[in-house]
Amino acid sequence: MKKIITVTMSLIVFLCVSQAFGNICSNAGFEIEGTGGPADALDWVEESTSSTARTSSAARSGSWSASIVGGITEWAYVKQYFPQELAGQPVVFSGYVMCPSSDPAVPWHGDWFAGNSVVVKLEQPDPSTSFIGEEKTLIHESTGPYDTWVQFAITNSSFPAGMSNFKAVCLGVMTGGTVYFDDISVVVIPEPVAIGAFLGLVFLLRKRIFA
Ligand SMILES: [Ca+2]
Repeated sequence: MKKIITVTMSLIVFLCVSQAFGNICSNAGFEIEGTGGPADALDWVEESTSSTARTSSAARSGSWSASIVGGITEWAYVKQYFPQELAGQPVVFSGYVMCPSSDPAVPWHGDWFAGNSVVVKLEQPDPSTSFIGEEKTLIHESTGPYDTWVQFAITNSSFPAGMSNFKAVCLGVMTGGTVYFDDISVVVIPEPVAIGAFLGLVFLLRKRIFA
C-alpha cells in the first residue's frame, strides 16, 4: 500500500512539473471553434470579426489558423489572457506566422515599423497595452518572406513582479494584405530553485520506492 501511495505521489509531481514546462496556451492551433461560430476561436479574443478570424484558408497544423486582414482597422489582433503570477520566472512566447505572396502585407506605419507589418507582444494586464516583450521584424513588405511559416519566439529572462496576469498578442498592423498565425506556445520555465526542489523530491521518492 505504501509503495502504491509513493508511486502515485511521484506521478502527481511528474505531471505538475510536466505542466510547468508545457504549453499553457489553450487552443494553440486554433482548431476548436468558439461560441461565436466557425470564425471564432475558443479561448482567443479577436479584435473584430471583420479584420480577425479563425479560418481554414491556411494552416500550419490541422485545418485552421487565425487570419489578420489589413486595411480595415489600424491594429488587428488575436490575443489570449494568462491569469498567473509569474514574477521572476522566464516566459517563452512562440509561434508561427505566414503571409501569402498572393496577398502581401503592407505595414500601416512603414516608418515606425521599418517596413514590417507583424508584431507579437507579451503585454501587461488590461487596460495597459504596454509590452513586456516584443518582436516586430517578421514579415517585411518588400522581402517577405512569403508563402512560408516563419517561427517567432520572445523570451523574457525574468517576468516582472506584481502582475496578476499577462496577454500574448499576435498583431497585424497593415493597410493591406493578410497574415496567418498558427501553433502558438506559451511556456513558463520554473525557477532553478523549483527545479532543484523537484529533483531532490524525485531522489527521495526513488529511494523510498526502490529501497
Ligand atoms: Ca492549426
